[in-house]
Amino acid sequence: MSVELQERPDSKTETEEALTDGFHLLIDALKKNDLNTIYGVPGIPITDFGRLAQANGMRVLSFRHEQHAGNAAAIAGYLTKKPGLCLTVSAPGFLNGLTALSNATTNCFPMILLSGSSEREIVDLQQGDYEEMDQLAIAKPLCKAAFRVLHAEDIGIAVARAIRAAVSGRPGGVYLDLPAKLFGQTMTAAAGEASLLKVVDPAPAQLPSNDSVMRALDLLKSAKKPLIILGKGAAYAQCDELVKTFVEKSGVPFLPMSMAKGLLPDNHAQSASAARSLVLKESDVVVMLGARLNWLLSHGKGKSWGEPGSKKFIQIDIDPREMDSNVEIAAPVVGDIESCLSVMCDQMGTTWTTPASEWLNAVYAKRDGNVAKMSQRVGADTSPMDYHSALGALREIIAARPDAILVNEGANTLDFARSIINMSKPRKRIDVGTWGIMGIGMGAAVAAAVETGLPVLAVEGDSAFGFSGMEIETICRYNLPVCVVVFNNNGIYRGTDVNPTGHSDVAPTVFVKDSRYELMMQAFGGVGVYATSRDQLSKAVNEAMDSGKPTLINAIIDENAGTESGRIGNLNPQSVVKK
Ligand code: ADP
Ligand code: TZD
Ligand code: MG
Repeated sequence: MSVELQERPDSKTETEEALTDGFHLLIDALKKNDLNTIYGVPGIPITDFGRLAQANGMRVLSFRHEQHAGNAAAIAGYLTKKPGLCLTVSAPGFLNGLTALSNATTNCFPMILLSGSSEREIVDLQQGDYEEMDQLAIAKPLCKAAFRVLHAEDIGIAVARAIRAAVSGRPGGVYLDLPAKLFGQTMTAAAGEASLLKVVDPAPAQLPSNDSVMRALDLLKSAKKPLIILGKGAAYAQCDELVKTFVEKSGVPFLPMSMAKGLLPDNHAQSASAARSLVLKESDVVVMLGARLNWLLSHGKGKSWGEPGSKKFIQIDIDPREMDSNVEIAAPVVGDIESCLSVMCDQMGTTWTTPASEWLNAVYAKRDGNVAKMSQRVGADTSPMDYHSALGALREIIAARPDAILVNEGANTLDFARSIINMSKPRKRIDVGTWGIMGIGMGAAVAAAVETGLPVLAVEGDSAFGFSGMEIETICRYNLPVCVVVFNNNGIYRGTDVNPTGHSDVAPTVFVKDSRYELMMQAFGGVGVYATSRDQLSKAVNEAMDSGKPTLINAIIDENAGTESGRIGNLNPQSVVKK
């Protein structure tokens, strides 16, 4: 890189006015709004933009594939409430990043995908430009908002619109289309500076109406068997004390959705995690707090929810359109969670009557029984390791290191880890989210380490790991405190399927047996460990977490131990023709 790049194009002569250009305006616009980290992959036309951003004090983290840079940006957004930034080249780089943008939008994580694009005139006449694609049109249906910036003087406004669109209301992904020509456009530095803005109050409080709050509290008061479901929207809102006050004041048992685990500790007296089936079935009034009644909750109906008509829902959410999306919401409370809960807690006063002890006793007795059963299984030191014994070791480590961030993906590896590993602090668990998507692992691990500086433990199915595995080079390059544990059961769900034809191709779910994933980490200078026992696994993870050195532990798991699709095997269509 040439040194001139570090200088602004404003080295004016006596007669000339100082100039700025599209590159610098974009950097200045982002920095002015405290967006100082970019996750991306360089190339035409954004290579110099990345260099200049770094030269001007931004943190620019390059990945090996845009999808993982995008997943990192999304998780940065989730953890910080500021839009994470992902930077890509045109057409193919843009498309690689688009999966992450779409996933972020689905999960309500704020991020901005900034992609370079080809010349409008050529794209629109479809004359075959380098990496030609009408990116704006393609992005639009897959994100919350999409904008194109054609003139350097509009960069400030475009960045402001992108930030607001990403974080206000229901958060989501925003696309900014940046044609190559934009970067080289110049204007006077003074006019450039005047064109930039710092967004005032990007996610304004949205207060609920009093009527909606009173309706919700009346319904909650009338409940005999109430339940609170905490979702990742409540974790995102970062009003942890208020959530605690509301739950404790109400005295209602709570069930955390996967990424809301730890918002209140899993060992909290009111936790109903280990009595999930019972509380879903038996409850009469359910408070949804930043959680949606989507497939993860069987859409709020069906067998798992007990008798039809046996439930009434209170839903607290920033998006009014979420109400009645699957079942009737008797008491919608629309607003941001912090505003809603502060009004609700005020209105509950100091004399709120907690639920009848009959309900609480039934829930907690069931929970305690299930917890005791689980403790026995995770205490076992099996050989080979199964999910329970390996996760039992990791559970102890996370209990002893409550600040560590757990990243988790896979099928069995995900489902068992979710129920076995207790979380005790908010926003410490990052996983496959609303889509159940594989491939978030290494991107999420990078962002978690970069944004928080805390140690990260990524618990990965061997298939799940493969989707983003090359990013361990990124982890080594930036020397991030990430410990990856690959649950190696030789395949997807199990390693035991056979090809019924006798052909030498293995079954579609099976991988190379006994793959040495730990050698991949060694290839990039990290620590690689092969672990066949619980003790070896514990020792290696503890060492990694103490040293902060990039580490990959290949944990050998009984290839018979898993089940098809983990806990969601029921979603698989089955052929009725047995051949
Ligand atoms: P989970 O997967 O944990 O059930 P979802 O992603 O389905 O959670 O739901 C999160 C919900 O939280 C979304 O409906 C979203 O609109 C809402 N939400 C996000 N941020 C806020 C906020 N600050 N205040 C209120 N609701 C929010
Ligand atoms: N592709 C994407 C992007 N997301 C997906 N969810 C899938 C494919 C399908 N899929 C799952 O839902 S889980 C999974 C796949 C491929 C991998 C499960 O295998 P694993 O975990 O090795 O990660 P276990 O422990 O062997 O079950
Ligand atoms: Mg596997």
